[in-house]
Amino acid sequence: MSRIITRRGLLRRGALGAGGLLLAGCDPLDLSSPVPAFLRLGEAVAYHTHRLIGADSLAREYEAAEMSPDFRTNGNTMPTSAAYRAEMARGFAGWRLAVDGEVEKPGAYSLAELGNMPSRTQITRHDCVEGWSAIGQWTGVPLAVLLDQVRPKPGARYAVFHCADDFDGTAYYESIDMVDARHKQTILAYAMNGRTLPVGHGAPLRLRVERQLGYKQAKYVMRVEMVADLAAVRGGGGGFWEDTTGYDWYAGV
Ligand SMILES: Nc1nc2c(c(=O)[nH]1)N[C@H]1C(S)=C(S)[C@@H](COP(=O)(O)O)O[C@H]1N2
Ligand SMILES: [Mo]
Repeated sequence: MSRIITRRGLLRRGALGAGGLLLAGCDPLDLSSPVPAFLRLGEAVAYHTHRLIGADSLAREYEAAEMSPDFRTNGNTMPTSAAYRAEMARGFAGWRLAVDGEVEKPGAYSLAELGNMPSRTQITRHDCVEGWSAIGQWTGVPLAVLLDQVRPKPGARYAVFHCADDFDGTAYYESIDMVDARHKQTILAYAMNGRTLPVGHGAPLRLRVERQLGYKQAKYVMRVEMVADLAAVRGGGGGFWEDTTGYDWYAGV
C-alpha cells in the first residue's frame, strides 16, 4: 500500500474511499504526484476533483444587474504599518509591487505600470467561510501577464502573496499553485465595481482567485514571491489562516 505523509499525519491511499466512489472510472487518486504533500484528506479529494474537472474551468461570472448593492468588508480594513500609511497618504504614488523569488527577471511595478498592462474585468461571487457572500466586479492585471514578464524558473510551484497587514503582529499572506496562478480569472485587482479599489477592500492591489473562498483573496498585496516549496514560508501552511487556524490551503468553492 502506498502512503503519503501529510502535515497532520499519515494517509493510506486505500482510505480515500469517498473520493474513489466519486471519481470512479478513472484513476484520479494517484496522490503520489501533483497534490501538495501537506493537504489533508478531504482537501486532497477536493483539489483532485477540481483539477480533474479542468485546470481551465471558469468560476461563474454574473451580470452587472446581479451585483450586490453593498459588498461588505471583512478581516483587516486598514493596515497599521507606518510604511503602508505613508504610501496611502500619497495615493500609493511611490508604491511598487515586487515580483520575485524563483524567477529569471524579478520586477517592481508601479500602479501606473500595472494599469498599462492587459487587464481583465469580471463579476464574480465572493464566498466567506463566516457565512456571507457578495457579487462584485473586479478589474486588474492577470497574474499570468506578470508571470510572463518575470519568467518563473522551472522549479517555481507556488505564488505567495505577502500583504501589508497583520493580526497581532502576524503578517497576512496567502499562496496558490501554478494552475491557479495562470488561470484566466486570477487577477491582481486595482479596481472594484468600476472605481479605484478602496482601502477597506485591499488597496492598492488585491488578489482575486475566483475558484476559491474569501480568505484566499489576499488584500494589500505588496509582493508576489514565487517559491518551490511552501514549507519554508512563514508558518509553512501556505497562508495566515492555514497556519493559525488550520483552514484548508486548497479552499475550492
Ligand atoms: N490582507 C488581507 N487579506 C484578506 C483578509 C485580511 O484580513 N487581510 N481577509 C480575508 C477574508 S476572510 C475575506 S472574506 C476577504 C474580505 O474581502 P473584502 O474586505 O474585500 O470583503 O478578504 C480576505 N483577504
Ligand atoms: Mo472570509
